[in-house]
Amino acid sequence: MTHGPRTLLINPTITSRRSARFPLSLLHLSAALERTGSSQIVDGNVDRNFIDDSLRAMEATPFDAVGISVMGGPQLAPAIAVSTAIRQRFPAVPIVWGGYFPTLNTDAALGAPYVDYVVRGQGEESLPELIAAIGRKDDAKLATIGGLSWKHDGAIVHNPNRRFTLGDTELVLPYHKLGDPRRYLARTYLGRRTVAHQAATGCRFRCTFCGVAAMFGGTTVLPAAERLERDLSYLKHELGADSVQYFDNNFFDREKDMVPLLEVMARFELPWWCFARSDALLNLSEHAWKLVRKSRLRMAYIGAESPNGQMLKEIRKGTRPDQTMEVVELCRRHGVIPELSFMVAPPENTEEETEHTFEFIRTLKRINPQSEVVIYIYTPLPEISRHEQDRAKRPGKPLFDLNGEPVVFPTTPEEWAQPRWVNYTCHADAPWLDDKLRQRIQDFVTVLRCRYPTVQDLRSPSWAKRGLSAMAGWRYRYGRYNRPWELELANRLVRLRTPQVEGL
Ligand code: B12
Ligand code: SF4
Repeated sequence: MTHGPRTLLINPTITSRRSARFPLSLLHLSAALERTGSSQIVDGNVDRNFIDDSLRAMEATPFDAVGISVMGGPQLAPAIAVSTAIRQRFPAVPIVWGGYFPTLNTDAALGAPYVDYVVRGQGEESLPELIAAIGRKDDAKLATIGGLSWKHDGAIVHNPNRRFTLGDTELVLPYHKLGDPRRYLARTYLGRRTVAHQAATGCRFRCTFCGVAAMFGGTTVLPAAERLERDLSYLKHELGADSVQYFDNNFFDREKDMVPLLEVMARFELPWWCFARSDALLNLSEHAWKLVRKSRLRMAYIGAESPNGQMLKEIRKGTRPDQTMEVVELCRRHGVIPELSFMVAPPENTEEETEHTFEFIRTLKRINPQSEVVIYIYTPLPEISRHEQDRAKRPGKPLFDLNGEPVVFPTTPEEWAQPRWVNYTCHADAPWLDDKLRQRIQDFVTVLRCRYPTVQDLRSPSWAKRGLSAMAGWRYRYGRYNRPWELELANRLVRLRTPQVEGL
C-alpha cells in the first residue's frame, strides 16, 4: 500500500492516436512523485475520452492535486476543457499547469480561474515539493519552491527559476503506468517499432525565436553513458523497440561528451532520428562520424531557418547559410537524410526573404535531393515569453500587422486557443502575412512536397508518390508554383503525410 499524496497527471489530447508517443513529461514527473507519494496518468492521445476518464478517476480515488501538461497550440483547448471540468466537479482540488505554454505565458495561465499553480521549466523537483506544501497548507514553504508561480493574497508571485538537472539516475521511467507501453511503439520510417526517448535535456544555445531557449536559457544536461545504456537496454530488450526517435532538444553537444553516448548507441545499432545543428555535425571528427554511422543515424532535423546570414545573426542562430549547404553534402556522404526547417515570411522584407528562401531550397535540393524540407512561418515569441536574461540583454523588435498596427499578443489561455493564435503558435500564419503571399507559400509547399514526397510517408503507396512527383515535375522545374490545382486534387486522394504536424 502506498502512502503520501496522490497526484493525477493529465496529458490533454494533441495528436491522433496513431501519432501518440510516450508522454515523456508525465513519465518523468510520475517517477519523481513516486518517491514520496503516488500518481496516476491519463493520456489524452490514446484515451480520446480523457476528460470523462479524468473525472471518473477522481471519483474513484481522492487526489491531492492534478497536474496538467500544456504545450501551446492545439493542446490548449483540451487543456482548458479538462481544467474547467475538474474545477466545476472538484472545486477543492488544486490544479497545476506545467510545460511550454505556462512556462512561456505564465501570467496568462495563472490568470485563469482554473489554474492555481504554474511550474515553470522542469517539474521533477518542483512538483513533489509543491504537492507536499499544499498538503501542509504551508505558504512559507511555497515561497521557497524554485520555478513555482502562484497566487498569494490576490497577486501573482513568481519564485526564482530553478536549475536544470537530469533527476534520478537509478530507475527507468515508470512506463507501466501507461497500461501496455508497447502500444506507444509505432511503425515509422525508422523501423516497425519506433520508440520516443529523451536522453539529454535542454540546449546550450539561445536562439531568440525558440521556445527551448526561452525554457532553458542556454542550459543543457547530458546523461551518463550508463544511464543511456540502461534505458536503451530496457527499450530494446523489454519493450522490443527496433528504432529510436530522440526528442532531445538538440542532440549533438560537445564531441568529447557525446562520444561515450555514441559508443553506447553504436553497440545497440537502433536506427535513430534527432534534432541537430549544422555546425555541430560539421565539427564532428571522423571517429565520431564512424560511431554515428555504426549507431545508424537515419535522419537529422536541422534548423536551417534562413539563407540570410544577417538574419541568422539577428536571431542568434549561430550558424551560417554556407554551413547549411555544407551539411547537406556531408549528410549525403554519410547516408544521413538532413531534414531542414526554414522560417519564411519574417516580419521585415517579408516577400523578398520568402522568395530568397525558395531559391535556396532549390539549391539545397540540387546538392542533395534527399534533403527533406519543412517550411514554417517565422512567428517570433512574444517578448514576455523569452527567457528573463535574454529579454534584458536583447530586446526584440516591435511587430506590426498588415495595417501597421502593433501586434498585441493574447493575455488569456482562451485567447491563445483561438484559431489565429493557434496558427501563430504552430508557425502556420502571422498577422503581417497577406493573402497573396500566404497563397504563394502554400503553393510552393504543395509543389515541393509533391515533387519530393517525404520518405517519412509510409502510408501513401509508392506508385502514388511517383505519380505525384512526375505531375509536379514541370511546375518545379520552371518555378510555376501558382495554383497547382491538379496537385491539390491528386494530393487529396493520396493524402501525403505532414511530419511537422504529426511527428515522425
Ligand atoms: C513530442 C513533441 C510533440 C508531439 C506531441 C507528442 C506526441 N506525439 O504524443 C507532436 C508532434 C504532436 C508535437 C506537436 C507540436 N509541437 Co511539439 N514537441 C515535442 C517534443 C519533440 C518533445 C516533447 C517531450 O516529450 N519532451 C520531453 C519531456 C521530458 O520534456 P517536457 O515535455 O518539456 O516536460 C518537462 C517540463 O516541460 C515540465 N512539464 C511538462 N508538463 C508538465 C506538467 C506539470 C504539471 C508540471 C509540474 C511540469 C511539467 O516538466 C517535464 C519534465 O521535466 C518537443 C521538443 C522537446 N524536446 O521537448 C516539441 C515542442 C514542445 N513542441 C513545440 C511546438 C511549438 C509544437 C507545435 C504546437 C507547433 C509546431 N509546429 O511544432 C506542434 C503542434 C502541431 C500541430 N499543428 O498540431 C515546441 C514548443 C515551444 C513553444 N514555442 O511553445 C517544442 C519545444 C519544439 C521546438 N523546438 O520548438 N510536439
Ligand atoms: S533553435 Fe535549436 S539550437 Fe537554437 S535554442 Fe532552439 S533548440 Fe537550441
